[in-house]
Amino acid sequence: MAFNYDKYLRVNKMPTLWCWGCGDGVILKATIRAIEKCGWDMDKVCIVSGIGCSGRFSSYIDCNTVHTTHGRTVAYATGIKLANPDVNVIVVAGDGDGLAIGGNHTIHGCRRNIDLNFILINNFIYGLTNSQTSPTTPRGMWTVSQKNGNIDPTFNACNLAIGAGASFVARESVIDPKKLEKVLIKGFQHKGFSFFDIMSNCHINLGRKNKMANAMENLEWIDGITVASRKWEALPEDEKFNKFPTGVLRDVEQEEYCEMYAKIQDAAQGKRAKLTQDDFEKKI
Ligand SMILES: Cc1ncc(C[n+]2csc(CCOP(=O)(O)OP(=O)(O)O)c2C)c(N)n1
Repeated sequence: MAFNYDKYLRVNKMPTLWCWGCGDGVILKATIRAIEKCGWDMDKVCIVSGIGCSGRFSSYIDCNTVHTTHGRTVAYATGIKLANPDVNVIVVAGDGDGLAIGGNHTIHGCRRNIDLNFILINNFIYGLTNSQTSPTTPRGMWTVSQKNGNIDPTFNACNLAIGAGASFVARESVIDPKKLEKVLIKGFQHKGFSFFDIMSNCHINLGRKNKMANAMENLEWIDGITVASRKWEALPEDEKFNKFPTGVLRDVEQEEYCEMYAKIQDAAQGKRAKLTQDDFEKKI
């Protein structure tokens, strides 16, 4: 039987504002399927998105949604989660939103290991504002802000998340929606900060000026730069350059921020003994 997406969508908002063939729709559908497979009650799901094409995510799913300011998704989501620990919070941000203007918030969300599901829609460009360089734009690519080619090296978002302390870190792309769904389910079920770097096509704003003017060409390029993590590990060092491993890159149990916060609250309200150093799982 066909999957009933309408049950989860604000159908009155259809069609979406996304361009024809945009990967955002693939991620939206995979997220919906992952939510259903996790058995989450939509009244207990909150989607927090930033500004950008990716920001439209919160307009289309029918649950609690907040379309926040550019770069501030993790700040809003942290407040929402601390006030409502039983709510499953999914953050959606573009690579500009989550790594440039909001990079600092992303780092500290990872560091705190708060139980948020952070979906970075990585289309390698500022999509909504028509092709400015973002932190993940590959070196040498044309952008409207660097018409002779981007001189900055592309950013490895998962390395950042791992370094900052996120307890679940994964990378997939929109090429294989089933794999994407599976990794989302895994991360959604993980307690702690789940960071997903999802590589997606933006053939309109990245592709047209970089010899991948249609969705298929842009997807083929993504296919060429991504390698399953086990295969990636086996590559000689010089071949790892400019290739990104996919799959689950980190999955560890680590003390979660809301749980620590609840302990502190109880201690402050005299509901439990004052916390001692032994009550904290040490990270250093
Ligand atoms: C504080 C602030 N600065 C800049 C903007 C303009 N702006 C809107 S969306 C955007 C970039 C969008 O790129 P990205 O975050 O990568 O998301 P995408 O559109 O590619 O999904 C910018 C710079 C804004 N709305 N607010």
